[in-house]
Amino acid sequence: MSTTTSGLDRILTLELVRVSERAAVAAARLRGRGDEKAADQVAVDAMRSELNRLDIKGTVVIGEGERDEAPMLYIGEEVGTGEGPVVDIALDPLEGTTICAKNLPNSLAVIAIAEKGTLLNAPDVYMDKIAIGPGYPDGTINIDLSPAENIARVAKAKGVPVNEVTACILDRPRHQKLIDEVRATGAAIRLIGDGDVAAVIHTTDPEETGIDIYMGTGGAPEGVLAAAALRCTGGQMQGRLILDTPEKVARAAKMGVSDPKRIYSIYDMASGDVLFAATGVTDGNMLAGVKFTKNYIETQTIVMRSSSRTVREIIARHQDLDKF
Ligand code: VTB
Ligand code: MG
Ligand code: MG
Repeated sequence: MSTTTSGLDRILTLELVRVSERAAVAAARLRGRGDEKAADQVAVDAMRSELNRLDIKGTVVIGEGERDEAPMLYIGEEVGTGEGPVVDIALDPLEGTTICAKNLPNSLAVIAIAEKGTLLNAPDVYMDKIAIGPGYPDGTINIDLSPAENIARVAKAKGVPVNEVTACILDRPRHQKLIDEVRATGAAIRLIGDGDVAAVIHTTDPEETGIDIYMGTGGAPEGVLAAAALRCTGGQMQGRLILDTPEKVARAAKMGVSDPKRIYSIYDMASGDVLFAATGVTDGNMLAGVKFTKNYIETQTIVMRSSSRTVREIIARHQDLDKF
């Protein structure tokens, strides 16, 4: 019997868990060591070797960078056994390398698989992003409105006063104006050091995470990964590439971006059936980090699929310790 109901073979959903688990365990061994590069490198190696065992004919479209700067999991790299569905891959083996190196909350190993040609091929530039979780009327947020207006609309749609809304923003000097504007509304801000893929996912479960809306600029590749995740849970997101130099405009054009000011909806960033998995590396608001015990290693992974909107959380105990 075929396991395909629409789009991607659903069996891949569970296969994907192994890939993000493996990367997370590798990175977690280097948590809190102050060495971002080393933690990133082991996560990349681990994710790549596990990914290459999957029966897919995959191409990395959101990865570790261009071929010249990233030796592995670079954009354009072919991954998988080559036997199986033709798919595009977006990944970040360690999203939040600094968080991991400092052993702070919410670093993740992240991967998405999508139908061929359905993910935005985003250049590695900044993207202005705004995102909310499911349950809001369409059009509640709009990247062209002021931060105050967006906060007010979220509060109204949620049925709470503005001072009960919490926005999550990356703690960066470039966000000072945004932070001031949001604070002037009376809303609360959670300032994070890194990790805006996690932050966008956190908007999908405000009761658990305390985050209602994500705002601000972060990596464009992370924007596509976040959009893939939101496609699976419901939620709204818009992004706009920040192409503020002729060099960036040219780089984006080479990747097919003809309108540098275009606003991308969540469907523009991830249009087809998509599967998404994230495993916690450090403890976080939604996912626990990897636990090492004498007899097993425990991981927690969220894995989801857009066509059914099934969201699974998988706690795994790995007892074949020599394999990790
Ligand atoms: C974000 C965040 C990442 O980069 O995209 C951010 O998700 C943006 O870049 O975890 P700056 O650090 O230059 O502000 C990270 O923090 C690191 O990749
Ligand atoms: Mg990375
Ligand atoms: Mg990253």
